[in-house]
Amino acid sequence: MDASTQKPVVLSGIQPSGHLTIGNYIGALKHWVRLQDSHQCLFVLVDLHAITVRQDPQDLRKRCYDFLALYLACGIDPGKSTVFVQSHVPAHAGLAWVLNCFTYMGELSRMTQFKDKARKHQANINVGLFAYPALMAADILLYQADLVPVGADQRQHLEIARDLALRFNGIYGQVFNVPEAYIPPVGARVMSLQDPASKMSKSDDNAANYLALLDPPEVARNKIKRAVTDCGAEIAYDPDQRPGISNLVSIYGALSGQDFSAIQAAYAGRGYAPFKADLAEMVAEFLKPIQQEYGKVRRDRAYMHSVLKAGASEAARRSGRTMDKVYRKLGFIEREA
Ligand code: ATP
Ligand code: LTN
Repeated sequence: MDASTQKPVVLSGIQPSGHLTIGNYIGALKHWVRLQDSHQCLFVLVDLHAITVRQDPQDLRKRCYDFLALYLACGIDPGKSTVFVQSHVPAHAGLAWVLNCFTYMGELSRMTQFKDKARKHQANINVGLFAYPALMAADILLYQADLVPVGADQRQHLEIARDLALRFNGIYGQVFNVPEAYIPPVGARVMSLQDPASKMSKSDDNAANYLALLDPPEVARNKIKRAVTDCGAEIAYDPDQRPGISNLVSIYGALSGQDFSAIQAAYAGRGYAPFKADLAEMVAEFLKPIQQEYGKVRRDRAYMHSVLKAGASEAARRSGRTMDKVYRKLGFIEREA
């Protein structure tokens, strides 16, 4: 709970890697936008996390602006929420180090994201990639977050953040709030369009697998029309037996707000083609206003800098309080003001 507003605290982050996808929107961003009125929200561009995989510096810098502009275009309002870049607030790296000293090798080796990324980047299985969940726990615990809206793939990382909070509190007394995950009931795991057995991922090398929020509407329409569906012709939601069509039904449901049975009933006996055509249109219409707003914000560098400056200063103020307490509890000598 934030003492000044009496609202529960929300914190979430996205790595500036690849291209923001409709999976990131449906699994996370959409809920960030919704939570802004009822919660005190902090949204972080986690650039320190992004360098666990090698990044080209120019691309990374450009992508951070792209992502920020897209957050704002999707409805994140800097008047309501604190939006900032992780590397602008040194407490993130500071608390991550402390938490590294309370995290066991065994618990990190079980992380599926680490195993996946290690497999994908065999020439660069670095310590940062391994310790990634401790940095994520630092992001969350620094702000005493109550709720962390994320997609289903982040469940394991959230569990570590909770375990670390409980472990630290168990030794030093009440220091950290123990956060809850908010994983949406629909669309928490949007699947790849060409390989519905894997998660849609914004760093996928094959652009046909994801729908990017910046895909031109024509490109998005074609990606939907070419998406893999299963044998059979009925529109159904059955992720185990019919993963391809179920994925499209869940995107349809998340964008339209309709439940699966209503969608199934509307397309009963009509086959895949009309369903895909309607979904393609719905996606194109959804993207248009976001892309228009994105164009405006992305051109206004001064505005983006002002948002990040205010965000970093608010985040530094709040995280500083937690950091002082952590250092005091650990027995570090206090720095003279
Ligand atoms: P990358 O491919 O670069 O590792 P990613 O697409 O997995 O990235 P993240 O930056 O790891 O995206 O995640 C940002 C947020 O979006 C997280 O809350 C994550 O759970 C959510 N998210 C990512 N992919 C999906 C998906 N396919 N469906 C639903 N939510 C998702
Ligand atoms: N690991 C997350 C991104 C992330 C995050 C966070 C999410 C970094 N720090 C704090 C929620 C809260 C991912 O999506 N890969």
